[in-house]
Amino acid sequence: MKILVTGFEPFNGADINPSQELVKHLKAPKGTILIKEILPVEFKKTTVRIHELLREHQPDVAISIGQAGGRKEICVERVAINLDNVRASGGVHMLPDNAGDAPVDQPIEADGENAYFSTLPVWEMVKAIQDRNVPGAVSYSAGTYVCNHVMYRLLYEGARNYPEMKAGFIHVPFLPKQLEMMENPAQRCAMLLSDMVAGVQAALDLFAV
Ligand code: PCA
Repeated sequence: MKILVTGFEPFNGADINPSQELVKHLKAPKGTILIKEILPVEFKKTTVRIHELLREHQPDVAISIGQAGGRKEICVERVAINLDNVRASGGVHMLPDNAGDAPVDQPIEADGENAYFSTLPVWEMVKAIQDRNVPGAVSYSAGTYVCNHVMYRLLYEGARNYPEMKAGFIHVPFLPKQLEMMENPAQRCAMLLSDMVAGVQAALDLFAV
């Protein structure tokens, strides 16, 4: 049993990404091999990298993890949509990726489904997180930025080439030290790294054999 987990580099001017810190601390569930990778926050590079990682490792389970600033829980994402868009929902702010790419309302794959559902056991994962006394929830939107893009890539490739693979995405909140820079008070929610590690490890341990 091979499990691929990915985190992300920092983006949007930050010097840390909680997903990168978290991935360092994750341990292989009993009887499994855990492969770790840190992805760039770039639409184009992640497309190539996800393709290469799946081909090279042929994981049974692939879980990508990213930061979702402002969320209070560890969120197990239910669905990825066929849309790259760096424009904030208010319509004003744009957040180009780390390579400066700024797609607006572009389909990810012309021949892909409009959306793919996670093939991970999302409710069991949320329960495992909550059972460790860590806030956890299912989320019905991974956004339209690089995280949704990566989740879509995993599920698009999975549907075509790796039908047995279980794949999906987990979003984690900010770390406490990130809050000092937050201008918007509504975004000042954070989770301790130790809680993040405990919660995500519990979800991962569901795949122990
Ligand atoms: N979060 C971003 C991209 C990288 C990350 O950690 C997102 O939610 O799309």
